[in-house]
Amino acid sequence: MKTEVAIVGAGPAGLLLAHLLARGGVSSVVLETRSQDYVASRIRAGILEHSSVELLTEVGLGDRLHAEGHEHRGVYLQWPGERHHLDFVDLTGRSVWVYGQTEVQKDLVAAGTAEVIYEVTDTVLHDVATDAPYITYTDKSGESGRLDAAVIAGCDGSFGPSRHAVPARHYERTYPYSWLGILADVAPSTDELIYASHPNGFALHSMRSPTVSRLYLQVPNGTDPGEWPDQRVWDELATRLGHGQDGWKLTPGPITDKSVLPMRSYVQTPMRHGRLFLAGDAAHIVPPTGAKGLNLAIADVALLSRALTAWLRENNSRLADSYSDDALRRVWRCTHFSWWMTTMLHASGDEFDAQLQLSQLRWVTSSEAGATGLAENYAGLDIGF
Ligand code: RFL
Ligand code: PHB
Repeated sequence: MKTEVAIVGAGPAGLLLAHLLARGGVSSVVLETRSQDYVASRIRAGILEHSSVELLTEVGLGDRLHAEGHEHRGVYLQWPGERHHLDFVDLTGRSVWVYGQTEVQKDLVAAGTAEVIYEVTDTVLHDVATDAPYITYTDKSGESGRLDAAVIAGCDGSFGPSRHAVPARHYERTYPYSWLGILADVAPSTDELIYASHPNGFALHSMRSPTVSRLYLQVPNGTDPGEWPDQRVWDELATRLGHGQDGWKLTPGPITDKSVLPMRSYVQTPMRHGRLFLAGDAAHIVPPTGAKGLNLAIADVALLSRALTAWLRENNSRLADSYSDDALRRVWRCTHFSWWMTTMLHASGDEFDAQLQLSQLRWVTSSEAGATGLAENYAGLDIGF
């Protein structure tokens, strides 16, 4: 088989890249190890920043987002005894949208613009530093396949083979805590997200819809979700989120999913080797506290699709040559913001850290300059920043 761009991975980065390339008249084929159902039902990110919404809307993927997603003006930041609302629209003119990654994924599949081969195994990238790269794989019936392309886009997340095909250096930070993620069939107890710092650990009240809540608790690394029966989850959320504080109440409900997410920052540089370009989690991981993972994947493929379209359609390689540097500017900004939000809000067990965190929280909730800095980063910078 032959195509212009061979894409590894049908997550949001891979499917959106295929969609954007198709709009520019560039052909692509996507190879994905998992089944279509599995990919579409993974519970992951929930917040789209301003420029992600703009881009999805511009390219014809915004109908359901605008009908079923929820626009939020800002978030609440709190610590014991205090809750403050940061209004991003007042501060920066930009809002964010609650719309799950699963929904973005469904919209991309429904658009039908990507040609995807699901359930492939043994994906191996070959000759990526030459003008004739190709991928070999085994399809679901056990037949060997070969896909030749002008360019390979590695959109295969943090466990895929692409990042290992780039002789590069990486920067990494692990954190001494994880998140227990909870999905519950209960109306959210808040109109906008609550990020809570508490001596017991961080908690986040997010949501997926008017009837589904998404909640997170900071837990030690290596935690088994079995250690957290439902009653313990709700009791701890009530404590950390301040049930009873100023009359606010957390309403519990049936929990439908519980899973533990480790927290990591990881940046691979450069994001290109020869004719292999990395995008999304294949190149970088951020801890979820800044809600940046999905948005960075979208920003990467916005840049990459322009670069590849100019290269393959107009023989102009300028944007392809600057892709890695251009993408990494935003990647490092979001890496810093995600690290900063994480270290400001999680309990480290160190009393000096706790005092610095409190001072920082007071500053971002009382100074317009502090609040604007958080708002600008959270609601998101322009694509191409
Ligand atoms: P994805 O979504 O991981 O997609 C990569 C795709 O590549 C496939 N793949 C392969 N395909 C072919 N051959 C191979 N050898 C392959 N190896 C892997 C995989 O099956 C998969 O379909 O990466 P992408 O597209 O870059 O998108 C990035 C986002 O998914 C990611 O940044 C966010 O979801 C991160 N993230 C979260 N971000 C948030 O902002 N808030 C969250 O609550 C949140 N929860 C999460 C998350 C990431 C998670 N992962 C990756 C472990 C929860 C989890 C569990
Ligand atoms: C989510 O809704 O899953 C979510 C929201 C905000 C975050 C992380 C996750 O910072």
